[in-house]
Amino acid sequence: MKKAEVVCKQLDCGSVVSISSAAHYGVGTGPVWEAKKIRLANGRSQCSGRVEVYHKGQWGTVCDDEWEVANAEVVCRQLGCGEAISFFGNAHFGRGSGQIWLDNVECTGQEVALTQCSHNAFGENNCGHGEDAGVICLGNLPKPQITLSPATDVGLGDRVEFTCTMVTEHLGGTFILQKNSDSFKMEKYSDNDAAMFIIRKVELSHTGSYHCKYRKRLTNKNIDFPEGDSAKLTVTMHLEQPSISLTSPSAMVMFRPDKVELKSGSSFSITCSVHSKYQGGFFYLVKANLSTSEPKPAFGHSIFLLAYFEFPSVMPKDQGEYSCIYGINISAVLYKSIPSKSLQVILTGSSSGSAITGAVVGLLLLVLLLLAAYFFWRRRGQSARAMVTFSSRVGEVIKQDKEEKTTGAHDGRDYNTLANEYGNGHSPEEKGAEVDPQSTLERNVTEDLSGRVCYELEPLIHS
Ligand SMILES: [Ca+2]
Ligand SMILES: [Ca+2]
Repeated sequence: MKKAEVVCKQLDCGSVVSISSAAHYGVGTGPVWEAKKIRLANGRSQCSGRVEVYHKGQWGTVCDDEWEVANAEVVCRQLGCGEAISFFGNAHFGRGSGQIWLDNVECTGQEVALTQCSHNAFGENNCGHGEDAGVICLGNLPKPQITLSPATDVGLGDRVEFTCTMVTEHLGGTFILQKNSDSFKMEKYSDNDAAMFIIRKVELSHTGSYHCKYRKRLTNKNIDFPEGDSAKLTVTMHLEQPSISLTSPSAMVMFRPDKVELKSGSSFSITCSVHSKYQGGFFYLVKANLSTSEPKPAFGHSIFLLAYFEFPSVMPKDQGEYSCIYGINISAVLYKSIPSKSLQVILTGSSSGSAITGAVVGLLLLVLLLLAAYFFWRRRGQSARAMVTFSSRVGEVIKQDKEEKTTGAHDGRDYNTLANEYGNGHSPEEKGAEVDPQSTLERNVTEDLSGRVCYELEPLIHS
């Protein structure tokens, strides 16, 4: 009962007075929809069936004498069932029972209720229930719905699908996709409750609002269902950010850093490139937001486009930050990408000041510094180990011998010891760890000798 009320409310058919439990359409007792003292019984839907009117506390039928389309229109309107599609006599929806309340009903079609039409007095008739009148109304027509896929905001050239759907018992009709603002229109007949419209490559002009329509052909006339709600499609240009690079032909080197130092008078060229799904277009070279070059046509593959900007001889005025912008004209509208990363060009006056020379010199300095640090560390480590060996394993004689020399002397001697170790094929690490007193003594003898040699070498190392 509650469900029936909802349906009736949606259909504007009034309140539910009664509904039979046997919901079997066509045969026997079907659902009965009634409102405003009129109802349609035994029909296939709530808006079709045998016409019955309520009078003096009971429901009775209507005789088919003079029954015609204008009468059906009044019945359908009174029930809130929209347009009348057809009218019937001869108990088309089955024989009713009880009173035959109305006979010889003649409407103009403008009346708001069937009882307002001309008719015999209530109950006065020359009919039987085999003449019961019926109508089929179109019903309260639903609106088609629209959905967009993959999104309502798409890129130029993308594929877009519009789907129009209908929830109706009147399947088998024409779906129409229409644009609100211009003549764009697509039609498709469908036996189902939906139809899909595809635009394989959207253009910018496809931007706008769209709605679906549904049209059904009934006997000899078209029934246009109410227009559906609108959905907006926005087609935009999705231009990629271009890349910038600098080529110095003389050096055969391509730079991609933020900053490039160039020798004054040398030549270079800046390459702008972009991945684009669009054909053609052009690049602008923008200098520090101050000036913009003339556009240069982009060339290359359809997905990778580029242009060169040549600088035959670098002048001081050419210094500055450069960036590339990609642009394309579509339908007389210019679309520009966002600027590329910027590339700073700096001039160096001296001939030796190129970026490569600078890098090489810097690298050499670094290597020298590392070498110096290595030897310094090595000598400090050897010195410490030698001190331990001398104090614990060797007698006072050697200690004194050591003290005779200047502080710089044992440094030199240790370095020499290290050299000896290399000569004997031992690693320097083995020395401090595994030394027996005997070999230490022996070594001290040689060390003493060679220490003098190293003493002489020492100034060389320090320099
Ligand atoms: Ca008749
Ligand atoms: Ca009659």
